[in-house]
Amino acid sequence: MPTPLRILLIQPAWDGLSYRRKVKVSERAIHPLTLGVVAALSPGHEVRILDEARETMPESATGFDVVGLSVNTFTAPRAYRLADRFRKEGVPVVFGGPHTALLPNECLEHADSIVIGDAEDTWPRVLQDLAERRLQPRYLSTNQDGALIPAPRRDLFRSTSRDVAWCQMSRGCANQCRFCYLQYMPHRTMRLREVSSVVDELRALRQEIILFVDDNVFCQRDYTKEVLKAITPLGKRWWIQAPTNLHEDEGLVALMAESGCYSVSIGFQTASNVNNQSERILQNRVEDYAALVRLLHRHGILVDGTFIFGFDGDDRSTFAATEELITRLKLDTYTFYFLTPYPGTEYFAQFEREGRILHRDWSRFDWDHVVVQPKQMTVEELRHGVKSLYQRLDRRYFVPNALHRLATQRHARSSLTLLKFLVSTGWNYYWSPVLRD
Ligand code: B12
Repeated sequence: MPTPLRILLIQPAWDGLSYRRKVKVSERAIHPLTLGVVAALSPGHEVRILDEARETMPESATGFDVVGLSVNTFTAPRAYRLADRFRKEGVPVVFGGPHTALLPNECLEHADSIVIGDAEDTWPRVLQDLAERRLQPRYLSTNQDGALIPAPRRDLFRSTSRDVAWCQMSRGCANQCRFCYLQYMPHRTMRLREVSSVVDELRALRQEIILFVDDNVFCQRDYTKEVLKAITPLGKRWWIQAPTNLHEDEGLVALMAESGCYSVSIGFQTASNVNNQSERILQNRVEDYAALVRLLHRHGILVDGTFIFGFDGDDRSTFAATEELITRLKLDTYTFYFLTPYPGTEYFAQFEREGRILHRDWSRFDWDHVVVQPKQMTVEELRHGVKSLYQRLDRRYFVPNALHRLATQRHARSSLTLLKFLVSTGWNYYWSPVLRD
């Protein structure tokens, strides 16, 4: 057994203005699952996890043999600054996370080494090479095996919620939406964890509410059904991201409800089929949405709809059309984003060729800032359109609809927790400096 390495794993803070406000009520519920998984892939080594959103960064990393940073696009500027500081102290820095796949060369200006894609088949090699003092600049994952995904080292999280835990059954999605980061990841296959491993992990959790972070487990319905049957006896309540074509399978929706699903987040993305076509959101058809939401509600499942604004097909009439859709569908909650093409992708390059990229400060690439010039609106019209849509819906629609739903909801206790979470989110959006500036 080689000498154990002292590893510091960091989730850097988001420089974005609104982050702390957004998570203030739900903050304790958010733990760095990603780093927990990387830690679980470091057996025999000494690992410390540091989530900068909740802990102060130490002045120095001396004493550690390596610092691993998980880098998203919107945390990249912060990650670069930290990495530069640690490397000056002579501590090797390794980056992982979506941003390394998107902008590998830029990342390598700040890190000694980068992991592109999954850590399951790369991080053990990084550790081996570090121990043998032959660290390579790039490690490219070719992982296709979900069985390699371990349960996270939750014992290393500083504080966790008593009620809520994050968990993952699978990675990957078969859809091809142009704006999604998954299009640009090295591996496009679904990686499905062993059913028994998911069940064992959930059984060991004291938390009753599970938030599944799967990209789209419903691409593999047989697998999904198998997991849901297996977790039903555990009596958990759970949330997940789900696709718009769930209405094709009422049996699956019934199984979701029986196994404790109280809420789903659905990427409706747009109220326009023109956008669905041009943005390759080919699984979405606006005419299917009413049947889908009715089905989920009939089974006692709350529906959060996410929408993106700023597609080339959007104009000033888009906000009223989305409002009409949300109220007609009777969505329980709604979350809005500004279109954010990721640097390093062909999608971004196309906007760049058209001279429409407004910023190159990656911390703004968080879906909360307008970063591309809209085609049929001004930036201000887009920003104001989203802000006032939130305000109109929050004031006139959200509370009466939520009260009605609570009165008729099956999983009332989880609904209350969810409602608390969402009211705070809505409140924060209303006051959000990003939407106010
Ligand atoms: C859970 C989640 C959240 C949670 C909690 C985030 C958190 N701080 O832990 C909440 C809801 C709060 C959230 C919020 C946001 N999120 Co989020 N989130 C996710 C989600 C669904 C799961 C992340 C996760 O836990 N995955 C499970 C782990 C095990 O897998 P993984 O992260 O992919 O890590 C693997 C590899 O990437 C690699 N790896 C990653 N880091 C490292 C580091 C090292 C050293 C190594 C070796 C390897 C490595 O190894 C891991 C194991 O194989 C992802 C999408 C996804 N499916 O990954 C989006 C995602 C990370 N979020 C994203 C975004 C944009 C946001 C928001 C900005 C959205 C918004 N405007 O509100 C905010 C920002 C908040 C913040 N500061 O983090 C984007 C980031 C894209 C990008 N290019 O940067 C993603 C990819 C979603 C997307 N579809 O675009 N998010």
